[in-house]
Amino acid sequence: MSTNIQQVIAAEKDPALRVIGEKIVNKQRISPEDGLLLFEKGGLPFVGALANFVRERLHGDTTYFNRNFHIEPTNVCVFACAFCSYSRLYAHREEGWELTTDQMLNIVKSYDGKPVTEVHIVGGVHPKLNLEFFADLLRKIKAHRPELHIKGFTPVELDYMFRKAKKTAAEGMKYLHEAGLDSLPGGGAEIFAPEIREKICADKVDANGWLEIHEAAHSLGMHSNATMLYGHIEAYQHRIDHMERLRQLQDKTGGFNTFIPLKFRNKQNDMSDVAESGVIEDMRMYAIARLYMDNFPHLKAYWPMLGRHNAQLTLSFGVNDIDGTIDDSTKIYSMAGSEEQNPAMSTAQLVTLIKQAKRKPVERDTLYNVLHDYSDLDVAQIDVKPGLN
Ligand code: V47
Ligand code: SF4
Repeated sequence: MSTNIQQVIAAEKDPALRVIGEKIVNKQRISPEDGLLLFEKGGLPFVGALANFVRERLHGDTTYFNRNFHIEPTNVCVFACAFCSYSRLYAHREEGWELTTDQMLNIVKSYDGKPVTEVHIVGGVHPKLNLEFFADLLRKIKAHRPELHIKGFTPVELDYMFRKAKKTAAEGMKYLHEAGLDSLPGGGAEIFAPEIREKICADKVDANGWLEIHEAAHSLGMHSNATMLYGHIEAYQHRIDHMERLRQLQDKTGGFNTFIPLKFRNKQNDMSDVAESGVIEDMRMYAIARLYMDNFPHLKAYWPMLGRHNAQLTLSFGVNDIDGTIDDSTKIYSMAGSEEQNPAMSTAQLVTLIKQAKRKPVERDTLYNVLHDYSDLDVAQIDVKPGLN
């Protein structure tokens, strides 16, 4: 798949972009100014070829996926983020859902005997569901299926429950980790810059609070992911500021696994007047993220939000992970207008999607331990091979 990267750099007309290209080839870190220039002037063929070069230097053709499902405990939320299509304010809670501990345990039990390795738990911030409620849920899930990795809760949920329980970030994280929480997903980050945050998600945890909670998790040896909600009212400089803050924390802790740019979807929310980004801009976003986030081992395209075809395309623009089977267990993106209205892919479909892009499909666990390499499997055989769906 590899292009001659020196030819691509030499063919670039802008000398400043050529200098950035050379830095990347020589494994030198690019500066915030470089990142901004890539966003402002870097054409997709240029940033895409560089991102693909970096991706192949890091991972070759390996493309990871996992087998997972989500639990969304509630969509009742004390916050009212303008981009959120999914939440219902507490005052309108009869329009939303709240799962009991038993209902959530039953979801976990419905996967008994199935080869899932991860449950992803994330939801709205319900004023009545507190730290003790979630610690109890975690203990019960672990008692039922100890080897199932629990990746759960964003700093938005955690900050609220820790403050109510009068615990610091360090105390609260330790408490949940001991109850069974294994790692943190990347949500709630949105865009860190206060002037944008104020307009799209004013009251919830700010950048420092988000970063403090991830740092507390990393200090306990836990790993986590980081997201960025892009393609709405932010400017390129805000994307760079966001990625720079994450890159700095990663230099300090090394605890992040994956960076996940999340494309803003505009259906059924208070930002429906904001147009969605086009596919060229989406691919440029992924490519520049791969170039900027030089200390993040992985770059993920979350297919339920991007749609499976565009997710497949990202595999040529720096992405080496497309998340998991999901099993139609999340509503966040279908409610926001994603083309994936019932997100579920079988292992066979994920393997096929990766193979069609001429990449090597590898099933991983949450921490990127390799579980199964599917590269030698004939796609034509996949659907009939037992145990793969
Ligand atoms: O923080 C909400 C985003 C996030 C919209 O860590 C929206 O592996 C686009 O973080 N358009 C939650 N995005 C989901 C999340 C996530 C998902 C999958 C994997 C991982 C991981 C993390 O969803 C929120 C917010 O940024 N979101 N509404 C919307 N209209
Ligand atoms: Fe609540 Fe999260 Fe939706 Fe914001 S994005 S309203 S915090 S559920």
